[in-house]
Amino acid sequence: MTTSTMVPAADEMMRVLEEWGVKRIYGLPGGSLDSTMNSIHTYRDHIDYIGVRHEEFGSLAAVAEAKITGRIGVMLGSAGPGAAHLVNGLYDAKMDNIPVLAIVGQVPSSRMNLDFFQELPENPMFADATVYNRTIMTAEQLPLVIDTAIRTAYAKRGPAVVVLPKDLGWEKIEQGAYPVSANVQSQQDVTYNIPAENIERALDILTSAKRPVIYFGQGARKAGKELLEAADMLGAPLMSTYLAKGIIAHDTESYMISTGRVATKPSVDTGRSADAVLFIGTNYEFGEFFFRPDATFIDVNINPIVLGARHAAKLGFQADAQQFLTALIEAGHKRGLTSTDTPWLAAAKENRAQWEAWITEHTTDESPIRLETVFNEINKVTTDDALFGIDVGNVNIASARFLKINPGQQFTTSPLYATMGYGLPAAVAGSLEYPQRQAWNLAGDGAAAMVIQGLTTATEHHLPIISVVLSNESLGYIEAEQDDTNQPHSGIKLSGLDFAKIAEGFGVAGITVRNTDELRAALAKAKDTTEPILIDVKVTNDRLLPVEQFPQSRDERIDFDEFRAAYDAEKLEPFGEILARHQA
Ligand SMILES: Cc1ncc(C[n+]2csc(CCOP(=O)(O)OP(=O)(O)O)c2C)c(N)n1
Ligand SMILES: [Mg+2]
Repeated sequence: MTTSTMVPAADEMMRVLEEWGVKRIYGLPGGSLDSTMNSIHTYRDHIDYIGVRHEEFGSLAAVAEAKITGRIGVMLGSAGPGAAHLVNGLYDAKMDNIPVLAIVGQVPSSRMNLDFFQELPENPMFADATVYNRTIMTAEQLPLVIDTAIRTAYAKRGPAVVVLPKDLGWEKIEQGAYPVSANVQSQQDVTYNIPAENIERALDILTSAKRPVIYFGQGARKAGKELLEAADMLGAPLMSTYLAKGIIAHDTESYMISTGRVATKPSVDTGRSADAVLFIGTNYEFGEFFFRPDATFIDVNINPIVLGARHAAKLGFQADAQQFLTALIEAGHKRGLTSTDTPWLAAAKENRAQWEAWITEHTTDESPIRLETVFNEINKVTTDDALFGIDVGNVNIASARFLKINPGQQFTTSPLYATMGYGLPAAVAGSLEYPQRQAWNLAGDGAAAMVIQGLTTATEHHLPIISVVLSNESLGYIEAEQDDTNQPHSGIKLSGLDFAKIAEGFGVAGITVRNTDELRAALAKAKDTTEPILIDVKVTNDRLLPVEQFPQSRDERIDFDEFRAAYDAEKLEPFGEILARHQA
């Protein structure tokens, strides 16, 4: 007869996490987490505990870890206020379909429902954000519920919450007696049935179009090679979501980058002029605004819920992007299609080249420093496998345009939920996961101030994170919106902070940069750093060109000359003129 060993139920929770491959838990203790913290200590050689100074930082780091690795991220919050601080990260995960688990403390079960100190019914607070959201009722079910929560988070691609009354975590249960489903779950490659006759129809549409484009999203992550091949075969310029930047090389001549507001001019122009769009691996939420209503859409997505959701589509494929493109390319080759060069493609390429030349011209040595210059210098020192945590604000527009993200590098941001304060936790998560890779946190001064206490975690773990704060003393992204709605500036002015000095207080090397020489020197020091470093770049608050307002022809704006002059953009032509030159 085998004797059973009895252990605290929270130990068994940790065993389940370990079996699912969880590497670390981000959190900050509270009384309601006592039993959990006890077991975290017991399991300290198996799962790392990453202490944070604000639970929201931990929640965003857990979400970022899952975005970077594909593996479930785990966070902690204590009953009441600690739990409430997790909400922002959970919503970011919800909107990006990211599997995460929040273990939430609760008062002892005998005290629940009596309006006890810090007690609140946690589940209602998390109901909208989660795909699984339950409270433990008995100690024995704790490992089973954690297993179910993780399985559900993966299957439904979203956040799971498990609320644990603290006494139940201490109660002894039999060790190893509860099955874990981790081993039977594996990411299997699914083969989609792609009807050959529909591939022929797709080819008919794309080859008979005068101005076809391929617009791809993150779903095409594995398909960089096929995207280039299909684009070449069809004579179609490539455009992508901002998030899909990096799937193909930044400098690809036929790649227009992203459209919208976080966008480039050539991409906005190309989208507005396209008459056929291969919309692949994307659920781009502004699809109806930045493409012509009468453009013929072919929508390819593995998720039928979003298929056809963003623009009227003529043809839809529930398929993996790479498998679809492979089928399209094979069918094209059978028709004898190899490489197509059209006036349309030439016009798009010229537009991109004109845009890049204009950016280069604005990469100056002026002070205060221009964003073009900041990113040009960053591009010179980034490594081939660099990780970028990009915050929310003007930094997204600048990163879309100027940051050369290439295959091998990885960036994450908070795209749909768009919470400020994402950059630093993402850099922390990236650096913990990949200590040998360069990890960047790129943030505005408003966003940086929101999560600056997170530098503590970087210092404590000796993470060589390079934080670049773009100090324009403004909530710049919102200042631009107030300008666009002709209202007075209201609440957007920020007082200048000495971020370098603040960093020093956190044990992080801080450097203030006011001109290009100082910037180069700071980045030279940062690029090989083995400890966290923060560079506070005092940048100009001049607005970046709102490319979405640039007209396709001069007569679309009566103030065309003033508009162009305001952004020093006289060298940029309306795309209509470039198209006309190419007779495209
Ligand atoms: C948590 C949160 N609060 C408010 C906003 C709205 N918002 C979006 S961008 C932005 C301004 C960001 O300012 P800053 O970080 O200084 O960057 P800048 O645009 O000035 O470069 C604000 C307030 C948000 N996205 N997230
Ligand atoms: Mg700012």
